[in-house]
Amino acid sequence: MKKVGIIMGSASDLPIVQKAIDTLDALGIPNETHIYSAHRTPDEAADFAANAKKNGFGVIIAAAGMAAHLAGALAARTTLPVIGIPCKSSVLDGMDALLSTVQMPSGIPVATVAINGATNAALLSAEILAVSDEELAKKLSDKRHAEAQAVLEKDAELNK
Ligand code: RP5
Repeated sequence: MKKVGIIMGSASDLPIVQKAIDTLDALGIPNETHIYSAHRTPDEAADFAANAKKNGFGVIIAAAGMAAHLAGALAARTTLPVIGIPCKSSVLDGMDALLSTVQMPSGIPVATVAINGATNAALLSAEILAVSDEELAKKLSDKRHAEAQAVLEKDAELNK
């Protein structure tokens, strides 16, 4: 199976990113996490993205806060799908990172999830890989089924 690469702009993003790592691990999806910043270590970030396909990655998740250009900078270097997680890390409560990540000009797409939406970033990366992996697709649909059952059990408990 192709790997998911998770890049975060700072070690301070790890508490948010950990949910993506945990979700991928639970689904048995190989993943690798690095701290590369678009502004502090631009060469390492660019090299990772430029070589990601040949290094066995199928999707890249990029998490960054403030003026969050990491996802766009990585996406500029690869045609692999890039998912951006805007991180809440400043006085603007993540709105700065959300707009910086989601408002990509035409030509270089970034699939942006919610502020701190690391779980959905991992699930979206799994869905992308599952397009060509039936076993993974089944795991994802089983997971949804289990979540639906949990909601219905709560409903039944509430109404008994
Ligand atoms: C961004 O600036 C990082 O992604 C982080 O969310 C934010 C703050 O970084 P630190 O100052 O905590 O390293 O580059």
